Amino acid sequence: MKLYSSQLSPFARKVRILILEKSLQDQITIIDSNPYEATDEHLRANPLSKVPTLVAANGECIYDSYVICEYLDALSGEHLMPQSGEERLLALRQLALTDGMLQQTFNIAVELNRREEHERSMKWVKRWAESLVRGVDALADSLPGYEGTLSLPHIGLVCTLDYLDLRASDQLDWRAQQPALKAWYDDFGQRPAMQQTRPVS
Ligand SMILES: N[C@@H](CCC(=O)N[C@@H](CS)C(=O)NCC(=O)O)C(=O)O
Repeated sequence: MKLYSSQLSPFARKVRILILEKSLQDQITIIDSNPYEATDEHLRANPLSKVPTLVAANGECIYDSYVICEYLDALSGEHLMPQSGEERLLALRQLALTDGMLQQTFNIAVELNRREEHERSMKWVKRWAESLVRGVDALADSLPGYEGTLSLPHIGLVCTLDYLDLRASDQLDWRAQQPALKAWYDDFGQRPAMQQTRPVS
């Protein structure tokens, strides 16, 4: 299998952590790809020109990050995504919040770093930043749902908090806002797969 990925993409990082946690490294070649200068091969695999994109062993092309994680999770070992019932609904809700926060943070980064200054809309940046502040409170409220063994939502939460540090530290200070989140992160973020994939700009 091939995974189109980039070092700073939090969506790709979720997949890279899952690969490490499930010891799938030998089955997947990770190809560093800049989605803004994607190769023809990458574009054939994903017309949206995004990372992550997985090309499975049978040639099937799979995106986006959640679908890739579900696909890889089903390949072997203990499931990291609950398969049914209340547990699955809770996990889907947790992922909806963290993926949504990743998207809002990504939007801020694009607005501030990829647009010409005269094209930027600080009104939109403010709107996204406000939703992140509310999101941090909601994450803290949802912490009881993160007790227990590793699951896909745990991976999503670590990626989200690190991405807030990387791209939204001028907008909010999630550690000061919710010290309980910091305590969770300081513990869970120690896992080798989280450390090995931590983004460095
Ligand atoms: N919902 C997608 C989001 C993926 C995404 O937006 N990736 C960014 C990098 S962090 C990207 O490839 N952006 C390129 C673009 O939007 O043109 C997922 O979960 O995989």
